[in-house]
Amino acid sequence: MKIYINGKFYDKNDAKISVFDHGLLYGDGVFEGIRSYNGLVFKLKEHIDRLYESAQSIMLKIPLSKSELTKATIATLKENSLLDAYIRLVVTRGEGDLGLDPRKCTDKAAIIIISDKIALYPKEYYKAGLKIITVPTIRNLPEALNPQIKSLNYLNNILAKIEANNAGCDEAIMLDSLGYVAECTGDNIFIVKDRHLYTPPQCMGTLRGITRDTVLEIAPKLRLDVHEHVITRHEVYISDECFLTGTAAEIIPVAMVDGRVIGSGKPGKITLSLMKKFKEATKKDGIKY
Ligand code: PXG
Repeated sequence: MKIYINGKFYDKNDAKISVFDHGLLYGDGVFEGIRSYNGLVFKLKEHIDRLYESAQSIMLKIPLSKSELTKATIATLKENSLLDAYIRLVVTRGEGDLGLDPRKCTDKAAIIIISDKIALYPKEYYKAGLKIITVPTIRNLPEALNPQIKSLNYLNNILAKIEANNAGCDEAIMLDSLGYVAECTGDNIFIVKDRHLYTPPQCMGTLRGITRDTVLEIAPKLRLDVHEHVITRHEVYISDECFLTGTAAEIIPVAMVDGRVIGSGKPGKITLSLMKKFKEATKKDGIKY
């Protein structure tokens, strides 16, 4: 595997950055997770745009233009001869000293591109549905570290993941500070009730996921009414169907939430139709390499 770091390719074992990099010392940096399907990078522009928005928000200057970074991403995919890949773009604040002052980071930001495979959840859950629970750790407040920033500091979500894992689950529902459903640790959440599709709005503690946006684009084609609306746990429990969306997870059905069986306890018809339409979208909506 070849990893891109600041303009050069390195073998996996030689791909290293400094222990003084503020991405490591403080989680000071931003990232994106992107997928390619059969030689097409899905929603690459949207991912690159979101990376630059995250960087803008934390005042991190990415030393490449958007088109240069797009070219570097494609070059990394070609270098690895991968047609179906998971691509991680990581931009750190770069090397500094042991203080957190970013002005001491004299070196320019480190850009790392890794392309590999990813399987977030075991395959069988795509057929059987996931069992998830609501965890005590709430999603970051937008006034603190806004969930729209895909920063290298994912401890908030990692804590939620640990709580889910401790309860024997692979995924967690995180609530916002008002107690409404925000999202999961690396996925957005949707419910279906009477052919209406609901997902939490992005304003509280919910990342505006690119897979989420894709589902919102596809849903009207299935004649579903779409609502970006606050959701309570009760509404999840009484929903007909529930599923999660994310670049790594794609669309995954949920069978049980906090011990309540959702709908029939099997992936619902609408979830399955959306999964099919999503798969079709990945075959045509992408940048070729
Ligand atoms: N919410 C959060 C908190 C995320 O981190 C999503 C929703 C889905 O967004 P997209 O744009 O991917 O549809 C994410 C994305 C991982 C992993 O290893 C998670 C993400 C990305 C890459 C890897 O769990 N999160």
